[in-house]
Amino acid sequence: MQGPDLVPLPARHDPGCEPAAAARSFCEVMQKRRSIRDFSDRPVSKETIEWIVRTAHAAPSGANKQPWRFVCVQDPAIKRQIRIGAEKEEREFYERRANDTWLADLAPLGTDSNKPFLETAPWLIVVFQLTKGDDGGQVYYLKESVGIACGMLLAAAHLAGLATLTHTPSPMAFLNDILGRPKHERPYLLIPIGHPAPGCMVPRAAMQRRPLDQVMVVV
Ligand code: IYR
Repeated sequence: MQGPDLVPLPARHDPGCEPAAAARSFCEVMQKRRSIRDFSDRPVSKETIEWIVRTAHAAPSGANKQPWRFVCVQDPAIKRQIRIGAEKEEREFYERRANDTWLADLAPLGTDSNKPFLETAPWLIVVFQLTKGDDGGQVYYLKESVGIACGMLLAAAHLAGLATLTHTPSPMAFLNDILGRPKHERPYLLIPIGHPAPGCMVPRAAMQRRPLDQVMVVV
């Protein structure tokens, strides 16, 4: 029996310093990432968005099935429809669906059902998870694969000097209708992306991180 077709591991980008220094430097950049809700309407080029999506698309996935679709919306009329659909779900959430604990946990973030950023941000990247491949084939570790791709997307946007929000109006089926995506593509995350508005503020609470010794265990 023939083995897998193997090629040499590509030479990786040389960070120009030793691993701890490189890891620290990346960490210090990523620690400055914040979700924002106050976007500028300053344009971002399609080329920039393409590079960011290419980064997400470089993510590992179950059996390399790449079970994702990144629908990048810049059309103001479509952004408006998405805002209307999301705000409808969010009103339901804030007025009925969320329990008191959930609302109390959200209070420090100051969120409500108004989502003007869905129109202000120059781009909305709607990430879909594919419950079957484009060839109709099976996919594996769907949530893990798409989650990793989204993490890489957020990092790429941040390194490009752009801000993002991980927005999850729930349920998100309205995105299939608006964007004409088939049923087997399930909305996973709605990511507004752009420049922060001048004077953009973020909740202090969102900046706090639990101490490393509470989240990291070395054995
Ligand atoms: N989707 C709502 C509520 C919300 C829920 C969580 I969990 C958050 O971390 C933030 C918001 C909204 O976007 O307002």
